[in-house]
Amino acid sequence: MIVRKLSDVLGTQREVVTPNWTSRRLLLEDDKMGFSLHDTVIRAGTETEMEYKHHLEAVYCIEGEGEVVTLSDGKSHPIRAGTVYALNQHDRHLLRARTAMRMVCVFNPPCTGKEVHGADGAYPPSGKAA
Ligand code: 9YT
Repeated sequence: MIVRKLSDVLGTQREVVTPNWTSRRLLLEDDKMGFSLHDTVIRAGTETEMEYKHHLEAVYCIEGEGEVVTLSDGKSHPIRAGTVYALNQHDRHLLRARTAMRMVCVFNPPCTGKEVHGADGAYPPSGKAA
């Protein structure tokens, strides 16, 4: 069994900081769970365009408010604590954080550890296909 606390991850290589978000990666590929699990804080007032071409991601908001816009149709979905969105079609999307938002994110296949978005809004492929 793996038992890990957020405090074990803070300040280590499992904490990835970018201008728009900080991702605390509680479970990664080398934990061999078949998914990765991140506790991610999105900074207030930011807009992040993403398209996880090589991953499926579910994002469960546990704090804060914002919206996610699917860029194929321009549809806006309000996101607040208690709402999950799942990018089951590798959807290109824009996340707007009205306040700071705290998200529990699950990636399949799992992230390996240091991923940040490339110019195309994706993380590079890792491990097996979803
Ligand atoms: C919500 C979202 O996708 N934010 C970008 C960071 C990503 N979820 C991660 O690596 O934790």
